[in-house]
Amino acid sequence: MKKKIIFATKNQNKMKEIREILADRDYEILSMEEAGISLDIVEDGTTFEENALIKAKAIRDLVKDAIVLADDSGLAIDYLNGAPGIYSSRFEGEDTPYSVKNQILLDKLSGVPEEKRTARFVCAMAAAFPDGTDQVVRGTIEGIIGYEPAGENGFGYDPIFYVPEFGCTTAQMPAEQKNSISHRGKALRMIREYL
Ligand code: ITT
Repeated sequence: MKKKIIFATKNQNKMKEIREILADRDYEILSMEEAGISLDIVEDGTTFEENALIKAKAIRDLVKDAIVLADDSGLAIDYLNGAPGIYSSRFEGEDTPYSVKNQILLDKLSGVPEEKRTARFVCAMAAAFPDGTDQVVRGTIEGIIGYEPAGENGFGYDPIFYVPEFGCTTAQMPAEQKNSISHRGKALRMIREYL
């Protein structure tokens, strides 16, 4: 029988990447909507790991026979002492378009030289199992904040996240390439070992 996994996210972009990354495994993957679950989860943890576990456990409490996965992720910019970090989706308002959020970050880094523009995407991935146990792992990808947005792929802060080894932003990469090096790809491949 296929293993049933419910992914505790309301972010459709994450859901798309997760399906792509786990496509080579024979899982039945359901979004919260597909599982008929609607719940507003208060993410009041102080770390990515705490928030990922809060989401996974909150949904596990509502289902019986499925593994629940949840991702808490964000962009940490060294020059801004790790901001927006765990507040990445709430930064400058949840409903503010990313074109605006990205421009605000570029403005904050105006005049900052390349060597001080270092940043990383972080993804904590939590699994909550029906027997009450859980696991959490962390994947990261290092990069620098570009000088202007570039690229149409991906989502969120991808247009300003430049990966020097590839000479482009994560928004300029085809999906398979981003998934093969991304924080989310790494975290999912790690958590897969526990499923
Ligand atoms: P759920 O809590 O429902 O999963 P969310 O979007 O609120 O959805 P998070 O709290 O984990 O999720 O916030 C993650 C934010 O970090 C996301 O909204 C983006 O702004 C940013 N982010 C995470 N991964 C990213 C990626 O691969 N590319 C660009 N931005 C990313």
